[in-house]
Amino acid sequence: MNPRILLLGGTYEASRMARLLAEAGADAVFSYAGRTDAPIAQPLPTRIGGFGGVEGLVGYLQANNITHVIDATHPFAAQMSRNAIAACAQTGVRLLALERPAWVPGPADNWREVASLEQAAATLPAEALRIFLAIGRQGLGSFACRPEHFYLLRLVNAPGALPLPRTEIVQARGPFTLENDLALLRQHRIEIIVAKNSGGAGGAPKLEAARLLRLPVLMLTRPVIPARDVAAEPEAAMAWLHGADRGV
Ligand code: 3Y8
Ligand code: NAP
Repeated sequence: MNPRILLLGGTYEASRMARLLAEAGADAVFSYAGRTDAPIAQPLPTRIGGFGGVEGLVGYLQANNITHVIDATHPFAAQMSRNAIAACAQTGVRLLALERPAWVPGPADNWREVASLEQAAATLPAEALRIFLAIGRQGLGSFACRPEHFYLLRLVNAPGALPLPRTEIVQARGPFTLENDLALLRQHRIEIIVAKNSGGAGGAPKLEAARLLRLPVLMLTRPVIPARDVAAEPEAAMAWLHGADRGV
């Protein structure tokens, strides 16, 4: 029986996976949360918006005769990943996570790992700094207790009211380049970067730029997601599907 695939997207690797599935003529649907305006178009039929928790996802899988879910969401999209594990366990649908390895610091890096945004905010020194807060929009409130610092924010869409008084906003979607991120850090005289350990190529240039400029990085470690089958590259996920195709 040909697999009918739900691809949970929102990352660069998900877009690569979508291209491989489309080229293979796979029966697949791409899913965005609807977090941004006009997300990147995909070469697959695309649905946008939440499913309505585990129950909603179970209903979607059954109503659409999904046989395989590939969870290519971001490592910090932990709720979606937990829901996919639960819904696939309930329905018997096969699940594979397409998850890129975490970034690891090299000898020339100056990282301090933090377990939460609150810890990152508490870790900031007393004197006012110029900070590239490269965590997106959803977690900015954690830094409202540190209004003395200047925050450079890179956001996909223009935000509403911000919980931070001293900010400069750069609206950009990524993936980013080293040249761009070096210029950004220099132009705004950045002294420290706060980032999520997202892994992957799309968000990595800011870390390369920090290394070259010898800037410290506060690196947020990933949330823990329960055990599931994982592949690091879209090509391995395609092999998993072909194996599934033969019913192995
Ligand atoms: C909506 C889809 C592709 C996908 C590109 C990757 C790379 C560029 C790096 C910085 C850090 C950040 C943020 C980031 C990156 C890629 C990838 C990645 C980080 C889009 C996208 C969606 C989102 C959601 C958005 C979050 C935000 C996070 C910005 C599309 C562009 C900071 C995460 O305004 C908001 O509410 C934004 C929310 C979740 C984190 C946050 O909490 O605010 N991503 N990002 C997906 C959906 O609706 O399902 O709009 O086209 C996808 C990408 N973002 O195909 O090339 O693969 O990681 N995205 C982080 O990793 O730190 C930017 O500026 O250096
Ligand atoms: P999250 O906190 O794990 O999920 C919150 C809820 O959003 C989920 O329970 C689900 O709603 C819905 N959702 C999330 N991803 C979805 C998808 N791909 N398709 C349909 N519904 C989805 O998710 P998040 O961290 O807000 O991330 C949202 C999207 O942005 C994901 O596609 C993720 O890959 C992408 N992204 C996130 C980050 C990040 O830093 N978090 C970075 C880059 C890209 P229901 O419960 O109603 O089903």
